[in-house]
Order: sequence, then structure tokens, then C-alpha cells
Amino acid sequence: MGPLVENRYASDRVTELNGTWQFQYFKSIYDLEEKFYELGYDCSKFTKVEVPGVWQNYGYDSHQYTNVRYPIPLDPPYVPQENPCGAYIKKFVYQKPEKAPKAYLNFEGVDSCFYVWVNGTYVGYSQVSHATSEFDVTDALADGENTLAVLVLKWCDGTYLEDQDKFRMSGIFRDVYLLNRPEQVIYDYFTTTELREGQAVLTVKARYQGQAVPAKLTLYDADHKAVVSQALNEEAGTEYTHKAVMLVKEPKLWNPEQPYLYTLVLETEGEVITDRIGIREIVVKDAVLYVNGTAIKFKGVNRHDSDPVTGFVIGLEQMKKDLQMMKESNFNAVRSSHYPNAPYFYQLCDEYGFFVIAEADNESHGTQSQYLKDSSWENVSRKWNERISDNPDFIPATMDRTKLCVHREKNRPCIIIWSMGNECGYGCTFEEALKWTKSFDPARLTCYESSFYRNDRRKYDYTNIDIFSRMYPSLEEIQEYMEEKPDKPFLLIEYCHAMGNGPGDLEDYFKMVYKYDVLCGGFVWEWCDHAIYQGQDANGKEKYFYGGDFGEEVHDGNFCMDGLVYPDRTPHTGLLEYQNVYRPARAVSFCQNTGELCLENYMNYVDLKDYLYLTYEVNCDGKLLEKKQLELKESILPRKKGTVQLKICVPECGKCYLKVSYHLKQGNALVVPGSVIGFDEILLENKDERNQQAVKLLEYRKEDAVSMQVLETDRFLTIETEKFTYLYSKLSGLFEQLCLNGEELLAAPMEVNIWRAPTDNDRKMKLEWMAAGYDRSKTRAYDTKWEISGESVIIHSTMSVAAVALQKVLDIETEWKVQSTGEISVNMQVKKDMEFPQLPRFGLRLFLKEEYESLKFYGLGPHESYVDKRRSCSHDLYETTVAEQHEDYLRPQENGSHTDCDYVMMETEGRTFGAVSSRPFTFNVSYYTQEELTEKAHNFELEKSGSTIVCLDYAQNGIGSNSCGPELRKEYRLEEETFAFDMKLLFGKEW
Ligand code: IPT
Repeated sequence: MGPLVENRYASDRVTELNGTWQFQYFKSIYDLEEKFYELGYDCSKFTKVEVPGVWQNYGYDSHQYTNVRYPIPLDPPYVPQENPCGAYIKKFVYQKPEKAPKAYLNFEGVDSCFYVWVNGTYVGYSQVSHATSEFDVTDALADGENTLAVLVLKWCDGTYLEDQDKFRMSGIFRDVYLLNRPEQVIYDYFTTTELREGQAVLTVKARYQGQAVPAKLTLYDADHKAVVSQALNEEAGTEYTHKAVMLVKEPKLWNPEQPYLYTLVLETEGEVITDRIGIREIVVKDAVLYVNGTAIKFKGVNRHDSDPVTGFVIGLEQMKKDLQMMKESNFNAVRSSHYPNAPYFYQLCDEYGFFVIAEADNESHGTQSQYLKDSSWENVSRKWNERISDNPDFIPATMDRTKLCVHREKNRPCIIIWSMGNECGYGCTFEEALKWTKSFDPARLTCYESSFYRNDRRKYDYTNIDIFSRMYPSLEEIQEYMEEKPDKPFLLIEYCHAMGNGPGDLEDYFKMVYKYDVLCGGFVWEWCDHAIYQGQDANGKEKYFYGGDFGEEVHDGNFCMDGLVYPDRTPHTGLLEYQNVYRPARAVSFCQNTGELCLENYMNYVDLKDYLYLTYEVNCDGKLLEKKQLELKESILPRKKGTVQLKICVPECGKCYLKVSYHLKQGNALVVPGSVIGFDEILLENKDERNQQAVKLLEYRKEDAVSMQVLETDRFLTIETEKFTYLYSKLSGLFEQLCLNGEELLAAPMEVNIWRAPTDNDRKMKLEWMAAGYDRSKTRAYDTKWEISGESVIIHSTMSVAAVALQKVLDIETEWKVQSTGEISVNMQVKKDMEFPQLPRFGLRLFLKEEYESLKFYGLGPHESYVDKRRSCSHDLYETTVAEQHEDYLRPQENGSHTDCDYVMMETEGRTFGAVSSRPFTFNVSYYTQEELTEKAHNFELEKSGSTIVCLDYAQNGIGSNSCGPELRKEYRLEEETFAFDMKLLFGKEW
């Protein structure tokens, strides 16, 4: 069928007014002295701009990013007197259609408020940025040329209710059009569906503009066959005067996995309205949310209308691209955070299959950040509520915003839940809004996160809230709710804050979601990074600005870059992680003897057999041994398990994995058949499960006896053979030079490294890390002993790691073994002073000559992986380059790590440097130092160090989502009191 919206302007009754307009910006409304809207006004000072657009992108005013805090003084309803504004003029030709004389001028989004004139006649004012404003301009229009003038103000009293966490931009940012209609039309209609004993009941309520005229309603199925037809009959209701009830036998139901749509045609004499209908029923029973009788899970994401180039202006293609990427990544739901999106967004969600939480344009979060002497939560929350959400003066505005949201989108089947808004606190305004919503649309559910319905001691009315929604709760808080006889479904309306390198806790929340039926899923915060594209710098590097880069007085830095995709929609590794955590099927067990693989279906509605086919491969030490395709023969229904048979051969020795990949069988409107949408990796058992290449590299290699010399001074040990000269510092307990075959490998002395460039999720932890001196710690040796033993030199140093002014963090007993072949092994026994916080990492840092630009490694790849963020990676032997290893976060931070590695080998023209360990390790390679990544605020400022930096780590601290979520869980922290680090360094060998 295709989304209706694709033909939205294909009617002779619609005059599209998007395109080139004339525009003038004024820093203050007081600069606007002339009546620019009058006919004959000389607008030679105006420039040409594209509408829709935002004037900050036309080159006027300036972008500002602020989250909670208002960009203006908290003084509702007043806004600054010097209010910036934009004057717009559009000329267009119009011919009144004979059969549709009424003309309605529509604006689908203007920030923040605006006045409209047609041919010099004032036709009205409107506000509520993300709502549609419609003006009856029938009498103001003339045949021939017409002049439309619009004055947009940057701030209005509505600004206090539009304090969403976003870049602030202004102007006419959505479509403008003129709609012609006959005198007597169906002005408003409301369709609802319910299921009754295998049949569906479609109810259409309607009211007219002008006199009621006969209306015929016909429902067509997806094959364009008429299913049922009925007339609208008079029946007075609260808001509607007419009604039709249609019975659909053997209905095909709508759900995100099978978004079956019917078409409803509403015909009156002078007009035909076409709409889509999705039949579905939403029920809450025993605190479990059912759609069409199935207890569902929202695999959701919060999405803003946002683009780095166009700002608030989002066209059909941009939306489709987002939805396509979401489908590929196994999402089934979107929250239109925190305001109604352009109308066609919901039509796309109907068509492509996404559940939607539709949110009203209402956020007064800034009232929470007022100055208070008593900053206790009790006091803050009381004052927060008092200002707006519990202030009766704001009831009309709140009701207006709720109704604008509900009325515009009430016929969209994708919408399951109405959200009253975001972060306003709670009070009488929301009690009223919820009461109205529930009585107007009892067939859908409501939620409002900021109600704090469980822990607010005041007596508010929560009865019209159907879902208990929370943002960023810890697993323990969820558990607590589940144990307290829950009376409402629990929803993670925001979770797994995806800022920068992260989130690291998707798998843990996934497990929680599937542990309880009462937990109906969650919405990751959020879909995309918000930043403003600034073109390329002199080196051709793309530049993106975030908060503070525009010289804003109030801003929230890079808190706007917290999405699963970069602003240009390049996926973050967090998106890849999401895709595999929420894979449609999971391997529950595999029996190597029988070849029986047990799978569980994690979809809500479809049979796995119809949804997927599998490919499976056996990989041993990074070698692909076999790969086959497999169709599922037996049904595996949602949330059920089923088995398939695989025949594989497992070698006796080597690290062997069975990788089962899930491919879309039929594909869907957005994703092509065959696409891989997840995989499982299963470690296979055999006689010797060790990576055989690593075993070989760890073996002592005997060569013709070579004589080794050791020269000792107060400061150094020099270990020499014909082939190499190594310089060991007795002051640091580490090597300073490694010269092999006349060539120096190191560009700087080796270091013990405990620092990583703080990730966004380390933003709180980093303060402790810095207080602990981790960012400036140094290694020293106290005592060094050495001996020659057989063909090796054994060096023993007692060492510590400490920062200026502070006690030692670590005590280390180190044993180095230098073999006559040149190989160096190290064993470090580390003991941490437990006064200190978790370590960012522990390992050796080597500065190799930068010509080492390619590498091979066996471990988790191909992209970055961490102890708690590794579900999209699998074990293999990867070949890559140092440049490719850099994950280019717009605000630089730790990146590119690989966990669970057996060995890594760096290469340059025939020479190699390698590291191998008997215990899986973590490493990363980069041209940038941790210091550089810590210091620089933007990726385009990064300067290469001139070396290839190799970090060989015992481990790194986990990633988590503490940028706006709970603390990193204990099990992912690097905070053991004692641990042992083993590594063997190899040089210049054929591998
Ligand atoms: C919360 C908001 O709802 C969301 O808009 C965004 O700001 C997000 O979290 C953080 O990125 S606000 C937060 C202060 C809990």
C-alpha cells in the first residue's frame, strides 16, 4: 500500500506553501518598526530563505543548547522584553476551487509563537511549537496573487512549557499548506477498534463542519477489497454527533511485527477522506500489558526530530532512514520524546510497524533549577510542582497541549500510550490532563514519568495513570517494585543512557525485562546525538559543535550527544550492541554430541520459522572451518523454545566457537531479506580449548645458544646480544629502549598505565579518579635484582605506582624474563591500596614507532568491546589498521578496546611486534595518547602523537551508563585488591 503520506500533496485541494520565502531577522521585537505585513510593503531588505527552516541555520541569532535550565530568567509568564523575531513573507497564486471554497491555512510547527496576516488582514495568533495550527482564511484570500505574512517570536509564555533537553532553535520548521474543503464536511472523526470473540468492532465517531451531510464509510483490506460499508448515523456524544459501528469478520490484526493496515474511506458529497486503520486491542490485566492478548515487551528508543544540518526540520526521508535503522537493530517502539513529531511520523510507524508512546509538548523542567536555600529533595520537589505543574493557572495551557497531541494523532494505531509530557513534576494540571485523556480515549493507556507516583507522600490523584514509568532506575529499584505486589505495569521510559562510549548495561536490563511480565520493556535514551554541523576544517575533517561552542551564557556542554547514532546517523557501537542484545532469537543450549541447538523466540508475535533462517559456522583459532545455512522446519512461537539439528565437526585442539547468525527470511518494508539481525556465539568443548597459535607463541623458543651480556649502572641494565640491545631502567622497573637488529622499536620509554581518557559514562567517576591522582601517576622501582639463568636474564623489581602528594596506589612485584631470542615475558603481582577507587585500567603502555600501522589480533572484534559492552563482538582473528581502530567520538574519549584477546601482532614492512598471554587480555592501539583524548574537547582538534600507542591491559573498568544512569555495577569494576598480570612480548618473528 505504501504510506499515505507519500502522496500527501497529490491533491488539487492542497496548495503546498513550503519553498522559498522572504525573511528578515530582528534582534529585538522593538527593532521591528514597520508594518511589514501590509500589502505593498517594500521588502527589499528581506533575504530569501527556505521554509521550513530555523533561522539559526539561516545565519541569524545563535544556537543554544540547554537541558534543564531555561534559556531565560525563570519569571513566568514573562519573557525577555528584547525578544528576537523573524518576519516572513510568502507570495502565492490562488484560485478558489468551486467545489471546495473553504480555505484552511495550516502550520505544522513554528517555534515559539506567531502572528499571521493574509493580504494585510490579520488572521490570527498561535503557539505550542509542535502542534498544528489551522486558520480559516477563506475570507482573506483573493483569486490571483496573495501575500502571506508571518511574524515569529523566539520566546513566549509557551517557552516555559517547552523546556525540553534540546538545542533551542526558532522559526517555521515544519510544513505550511493551504487546504481547500467544501462548506459541509466531516470536520473531525475518531476511530477505535476492539476485539470480540474473533471479530473486530470498528467504531467511527464524527462531527461536521457546517450542516451534517450523508456520509458513506467503507473499509478496504490491504488487497483493496471492500470489507464492510456503513453510513454515519446521528448519535450525540460528548464531542461527536455521529457514529458508525462496523463489524470486521476474521480481522487481520496490527502489531509491529505484522503491521497489517486496512483503509477507511469516508465519503461525503463534496469530499473523500482516506485513512488507515490498524485493528488492535490494548489491555492491562494484573499489571501486565497485553496487545491483542499478547504480553508485550517494548524494545524502544527515545527519538527527537533532529538533524545536524536541518535542525528541527525533518523530512520524510530522514524519518524513514531512522526507522529503517531501528528496524534493522530490532527496535519495535519509539517514544516521540518530548513532543509530537511531524504528523507523517506516526503514519510511517503505522505502516512499518512500531509501537509509539506519543508525548504532549509539555516540559517545565527548568522550574526545578530555581535557586533555593534549602536544596533537600523535599523542598526542591515541592517548589518544582508549585510553580507550574501544581499551579491551577496552568491548567488551561496543560489541557491545551494534551488535547493538541491527542486530537491530532488519535487515529493512529501505532500509538499505544499517551504520555502527558516530560519532567514537569506533578500536580493539578496533570491530574486534569490525565482525567480528560482517560475519559476521551479509554482504549489507550496513559503514563507520566514525573508523577513519581510511588514515592511522593502528598495526596495526588494517580488513578488515571495506567503505567508506572521511571527513568534510569537501577536493577535493584526495579526488583524492589516487582517484589511489592505491583499494581501497574512498569516501564523503563528512559534507560541505558547512550552517551559517548556506551551504554554498557544493555544485557543486564534485557535480562530484567524478560524476568518479569510486569516489566513491559523500555526505551533507550536516546536515538541520535544532537550537534550542529559546521562544515569541514582545512584538513577536510567534518566539524560538529555542541553546547558551549556557540558562546552560550547557559549551556550543558555535550550532554546533547547521547544517542545510539552519530548526528549523521553513523551507528555508534552502542547501536550494534543493542541489535545483538535484542536479537529475535537466542541460543539457550547446544549439545555437541547430538548437535541439538535449542533456540528461544524473543519476538512478540511471529513464529521464528517464518521470521528467520540461520547460518552457522565453526571457527577455530580464527579459522573458518565450515559454514552452512539452515531453515527452521518446526514452529517456534513467541517466548517458546524449540530445537534444530546441526552437524558440525570440532577439532581436538584450539579455541572453537559455533556462531549462529539470524537472517531475516522475508524481509519487510524497511529491511531486505537475508539481513543479519543478530547472532549467538557458543564456545565448543574439545581436548585442548586453548588458542593453539597463542600456545605456540608462549612456548620458549630455543635457538642456537647466543651469549647475553648484562651491563649494570646505577640507573640502567643493558642487556645485549648480537641481535638486540635492551635498556632497562632501574628507576622505573621498565624498559626504555628495545633495539633489535639495529632498529629502535620504542619511541618513548615503556609505562605502567592506569589511566584511560574518561568516557562520558566516567564523567562522575573521573572526579574521583583525578582526586586519586590516576591521571598523573608515575611508576618507580625500589630495588632491582637480576641473574642469568640458562638462556634468559631474569630481572626482579619491586615497584609502585603513585601520584604527587598522595600515597601509593599500587605495589607491584615484577619479574621480567629476557630470552636470548629477544622475547620478553613479564609477570606483575599487583596489590592495590583499597582506600583508592576502582581503576580505569591496568596495563603496560608502549609507544611504538608510528610506522607500525597494521595489526592482527585474536579476540573480541571487529569493533570495540569492554567487559560489559561486548555483545555485538565475536571471537576471530581480525586484520585491521591503527587508523581503523579509532572510534571517532565527537567528544574524544577512551575507545577502540578489545577484550578477551589471546594475542596481538603489530606490523610494519616485514617487522613485527607482538604480545601474547596465557590469560585473555584487553588491548587497544591508537595514534592518540590517553592524555590527548582526555584533554581535547572535539575530535577535529585531535593531534596524533607521532607514535603508535599500544596499551596491553590486564583489564579495563566497565563502561556502564552512569552519564545519567546508576553507578557502574560492582561486577564490572576493576577493584580487586590483588591480581596478576602476565604478558609476553615478541619481536620481528614470522608468525
Ligand atoms: C532526562 C530527560 O527526560 C531527557 O530529556 C534527557 O535530558 C535525559 O534525561 C538525559 O540525557 S533528564 C535527566 C536530568 C534525568
